[in-house]
Amino acid sequence: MRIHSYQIDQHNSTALKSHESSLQFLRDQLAHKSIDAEAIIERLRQFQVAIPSWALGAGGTRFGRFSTGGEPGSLEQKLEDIGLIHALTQSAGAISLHIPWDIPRDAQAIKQQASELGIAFDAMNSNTFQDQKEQSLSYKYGSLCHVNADVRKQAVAHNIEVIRHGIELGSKSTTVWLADGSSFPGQLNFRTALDNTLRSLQEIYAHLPADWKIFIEYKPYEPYFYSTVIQDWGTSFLLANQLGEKAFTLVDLGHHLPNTNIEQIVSTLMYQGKLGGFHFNDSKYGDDDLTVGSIKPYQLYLIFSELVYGMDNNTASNPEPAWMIDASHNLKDPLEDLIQSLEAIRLAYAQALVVDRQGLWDAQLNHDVSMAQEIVQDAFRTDLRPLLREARLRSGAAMEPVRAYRELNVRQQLINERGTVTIATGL
Ligand code: PSV
Ligand code: MN
Repeated sequence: MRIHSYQIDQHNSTALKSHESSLQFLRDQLAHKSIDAEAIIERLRQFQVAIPSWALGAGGTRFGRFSTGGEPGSLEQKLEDIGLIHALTQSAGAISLHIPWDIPRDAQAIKQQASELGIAFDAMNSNTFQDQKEQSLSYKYGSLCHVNADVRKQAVAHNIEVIRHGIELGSKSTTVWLADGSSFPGQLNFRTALDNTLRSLQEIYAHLPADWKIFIEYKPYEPYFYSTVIQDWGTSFLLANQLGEKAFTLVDLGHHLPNTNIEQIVSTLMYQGKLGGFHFNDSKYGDDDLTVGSIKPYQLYLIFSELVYGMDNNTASNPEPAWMIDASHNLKDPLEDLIQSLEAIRLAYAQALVVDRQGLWDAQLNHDVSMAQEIVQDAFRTDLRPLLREARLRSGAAMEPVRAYRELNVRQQLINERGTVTIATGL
């Protein structure tokens, strides 16, 4: 299925009048605060977030999985789905591939399809947390950290293979997330496990092309419950520093213990030029992989405020992070869920862009705690959605993408084309 621009135009024409008046109202509000709405609209238009190849089908829990119907059964169909999201939002212009779930059979053909849809190849992802059929040694007791050198070698070789696939597609980065850890005290020698991991990563790093980056993702627990080798940002940061200037930490919002101050972690990593990648999702308790902004939108905004501060106070060695949605869709239509996530990300970004930075700095210098709070909350409480709509309108996207998705009957058409029992690869 393809969405055509005349269908988008038709959708937009119905909402245009009320949009124009709400945009004008907001423009005036912002002008009163000396904020240039145009500059924000432009930054929103540029902001693209990668969609992971494993998030286009129904996810599941360890208790069950309920199919959505019309799920993509191949990499080509996954690209088609991202093409639909991108046509509706013009903000999902990249895909992040997980290997071996999505090995391209014909890299050139996949590249061609992606470029026709306006989709770039973002970070690659390796998988040494599952055993594959043809694999000789098991990752049951770890991969890059394993006590057996042959298992480590196999896991290193897989990561090098992932980089090779990425080179073919034009990607420029790879993400390493390890399940490696233990479920019981005494199971693992912490120091040896970390040392083995560092040495394995060094071997992978040696195969990284000059213009590539490697992102090291941390997670405090799950799938194992007592320890994780790369448990927190500090451990990831340590490894990234040991590896070199092409290595960075990746923050996944779901990979923190409850109430962790993630915005402060972001600030510290950006200060050191070591925030390389970012995975968006939302959660109530653990790595719940829920729709971005569905549970803690204020926290998302506070995080974005630090991201924007970090990007605007950038140095050459502190690049803009690679953005990706890393969520799982158990109840909602995955495509609707992803569109909602994109909307929440862009809204938080817009809110962070209207923070009165000078006023905040003055309040901080004067220890004016109440005024600092007023300024921070004012940006969050201003309804900036007309800016998002305007950015979409100018980019040729739908002003109300979820509504357009329903008007165009996308899911039913996908079911008609692909059937009800297809299953997408992934978790
Ligand atoms: C692990 O929880 C994670 O966040 C990593 O990014 C994986 O690659 C992804 O989810 C998919 O399993
Ligand atoms: Mn992740």
